[in-house]
Amino acid sequence: MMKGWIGYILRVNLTDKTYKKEAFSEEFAKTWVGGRGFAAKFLYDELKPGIDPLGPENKLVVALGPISGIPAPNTGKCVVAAKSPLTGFYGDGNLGTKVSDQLRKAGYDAMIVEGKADKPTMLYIEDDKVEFLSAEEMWGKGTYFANDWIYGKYGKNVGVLNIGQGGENMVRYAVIRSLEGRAGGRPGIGAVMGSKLLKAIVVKGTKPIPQADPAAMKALGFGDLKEVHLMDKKSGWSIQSTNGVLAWCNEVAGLPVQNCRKTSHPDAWKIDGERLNNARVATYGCPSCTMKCGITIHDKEKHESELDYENVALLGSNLNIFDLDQVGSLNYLCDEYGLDTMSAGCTLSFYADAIAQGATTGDFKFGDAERAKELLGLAARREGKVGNLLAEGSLRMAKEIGHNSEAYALQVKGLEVAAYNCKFIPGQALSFGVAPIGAHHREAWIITFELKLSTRESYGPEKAAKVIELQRIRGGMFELMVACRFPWIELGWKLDNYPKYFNLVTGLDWKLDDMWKVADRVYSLIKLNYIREFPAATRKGDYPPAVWFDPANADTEGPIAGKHLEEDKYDGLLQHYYDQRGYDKRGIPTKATLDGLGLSSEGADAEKYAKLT
Ligand code: PTT
Ligand code: SF4
Repeated sequence: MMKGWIGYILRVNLTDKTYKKEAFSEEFAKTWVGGRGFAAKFLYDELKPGIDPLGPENKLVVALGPISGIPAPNTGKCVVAAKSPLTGFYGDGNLGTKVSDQLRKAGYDAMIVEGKADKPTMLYIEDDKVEFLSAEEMWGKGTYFANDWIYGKYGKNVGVLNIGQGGENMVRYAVIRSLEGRAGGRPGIGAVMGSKLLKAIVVKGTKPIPQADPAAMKALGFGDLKEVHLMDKKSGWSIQSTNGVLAWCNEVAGLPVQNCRKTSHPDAWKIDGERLNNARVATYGCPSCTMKCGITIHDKEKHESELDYENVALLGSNLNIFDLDQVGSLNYLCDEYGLDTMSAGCTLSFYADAIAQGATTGDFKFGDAERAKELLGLAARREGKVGNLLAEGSLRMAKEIGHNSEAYALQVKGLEVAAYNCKFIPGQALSFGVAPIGAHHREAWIITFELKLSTRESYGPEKAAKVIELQRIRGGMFELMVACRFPWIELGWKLDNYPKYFNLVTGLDWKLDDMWKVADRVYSLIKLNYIREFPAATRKGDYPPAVWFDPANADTEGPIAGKHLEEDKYDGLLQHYYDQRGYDKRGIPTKATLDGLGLSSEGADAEKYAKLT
């Protein structure tokens, strides 16, 4: 019997209300490991290119890893994936939820949801049983109502994934929320749930997870959980958690301000980590975590929401809103409607900018928090012309508005950028450009290396190498094993611990290099998925937002006055990345690269769409 993996996926069809348990082989498990690896492979094999991401042919994948549900540091995470309505190819997200252990205890490493229900539905999974229940009482309501409704019915120990009005109305950047104050699936995975009339998935499991050496894993895992807790307390990281970055970004001219027109602001301190910690009303976290990082605050209406750096910078400074209470309200609304705070923030900042540039007309200005709140509601409900436009995300909106506005839409491949203003940060700009699902800091957060250890000016091969190293760890190993990366990146928890956990549960003898190989395989597969959907895509698809190259957008004062990204140099940096990855000049993995990664048959398939070299 397989160890470490359960060996089964659950396939649910909403159209005909059927479900089945499907076995997968050990070979499959070792080739793809789990989480993002499983999701990318299922979706590559099962979705025909060109399908409508919001149609019934799209599939929702919920995937866990071999250490999900095992007591080890920060394993309470889960990957959600589908063809993205925002980017038009593979998209995923990673969120903290009890689904991480409950689905595995129910007997599955992953689930695939197909088809479309005929009315609002909630899936209830308990071990071998799957029920298709009415979600009509919850439909039209926000995620907080849905959370309470589900808790009221099943208690607080179940795993839950649910959507708000944003997902129901198929806003292209709607996320999935879980009960622990968490949200994930930035590229519109919540909209895919909504398109299927699937309001919520509730999971309860009672079976043991097969492990090769459970006693050794338990002893090591519990000890390590304690150790991580002590390291966190000693470092003080979770006092401000991710929000510690805001003051630093402001200082180094890397903060998104006014749709990335500016890189710092004198009022940034009003929304920084220190202010946030002072306003803290509670601390939330994911299951199996001993360094809980979610700081929540109350706004004036006593709405509670969790603020992380990305949320604060993109709903705050990037909209010129430097009032923590207002940022809290905007964050609360994103959570309630189930909208991605990051794409919502960038889409609003784009709208304010487009009006300021005279590209369109409207009644929204930078700094207008009250109107921003109304606009979020219009977008979530797709109300009127403006609501419908905002619900499409910044790229589609720019195409509609015209007047060269695409140049200042803060996105790559349709996914809005994370909160690092890369006007003069070439390596982080590359990391956004080549992130496999569109601009996401999850894949490679090179900014600290770049500004502390390397030179900011450099476009040299060392930056491409660092991006690849971080992609293998962050977008690779952590998304395959499905564990939170914060113990490693924030506390220095050693990477070597992860193969130890993996080997104790699977009985294999893997090293970090084995993980990197799978990570590279998964990255190449996602690239093939992109190429199948966009065969004419060129290396320009791997460019960051054009506004960062614009000399007219350069800072007029401060540490990077007059500086901006230079296009020919960026292109050279991109070439270093392609060379080191074994990709051709278009950014497509070569035949030799694919063969070396065991992707010959996927390569032969992709060859029908774009000639491989
Ligand atoms: C993640 C993205 C992030 S990343 C943030 S804040 W961050 C935003 N959070 C949102 C939110 O909150 N509400 C909302 N309505 N939309 C939101 N969108 C944004 O979503 C998240 C933490 C954080 S906080 C980060 S960095 C790390 N991300 C991890 C990752 O991606 N992988 C991994 N293995 N470990 C990670 N650990 C950390 O987890 P997406 P979460 Mg989210 C309220 O999902 O799509 O990947 O986008 O996951 O459970 O909330 O934890 O400064
Ligand atoms: Fe979740 Fe934060 Fe803990 Fe990571 S550190 S598992 S994001 S609570």
